[in-house]
Amino acid sequence: MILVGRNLSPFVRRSAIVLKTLGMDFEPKGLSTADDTDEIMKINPVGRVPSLILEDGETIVDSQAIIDHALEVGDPDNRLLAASGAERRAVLRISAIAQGAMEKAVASSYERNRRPKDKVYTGWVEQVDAQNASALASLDAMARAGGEWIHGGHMTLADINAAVAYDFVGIAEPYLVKDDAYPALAALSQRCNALPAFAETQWKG
Ligand SMILES: N[C@@H](CCC(=O)N[C@@H](CS)C(=O)NCC(=O)O)C(=O)O
Repeated sequence: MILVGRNLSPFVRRSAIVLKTLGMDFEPKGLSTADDTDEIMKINPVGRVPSLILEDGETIVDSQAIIDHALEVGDPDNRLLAASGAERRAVLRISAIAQGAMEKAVASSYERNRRPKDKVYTGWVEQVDAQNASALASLDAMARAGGEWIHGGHMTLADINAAVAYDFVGIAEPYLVKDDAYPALAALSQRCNALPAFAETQWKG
């Protein structure tokens, strides 16, 4: 299998972490959305990463669909996401909030970095940054209330999403996480990053 995209993208990284955690081998293909647009468009008509190209050539686009496939094939005991009920809903809720933080960080970063400086709409940046800060505060409160993991007694998809979101904000919007603004979330990220799947996918620039 080939995972298309760089681990700078939180959507690529969370896909890579899930695959690695489940012991599913893949080869990374580190295409950049800024520099390799034509090649990415041939793989995903929307021109986004990640995509996962399976051994028979079938291509799965979007991290949600990649993770859904990985869980279906590689997590028969439903360790990362319970099959049903309140446990599943709780993990999906935390994951959705973390995904929202990733999306807001990407939106803020594109506004600040991809537009000509005189066309940056600071009111929009302030709005998405405030939404992101609220999402991070919510994850931090849940991490504080949880034990070693953000929900339940073992690492789940919720921890993967929360840690990846926090790490990405640290890269894309360091001003949002300065002064240890979210200490419980930072500690969760640190615990996660001690695991090989996280350590091996850290973005080194
Ligand atoms: N919902 C998508 C979001 C993917 C996404 O937005 N990826 C960004 C990189 S972080 C991208 O490809 N941006 C290029 C673009 O949207 O033009 C997923 O979960 O995979």
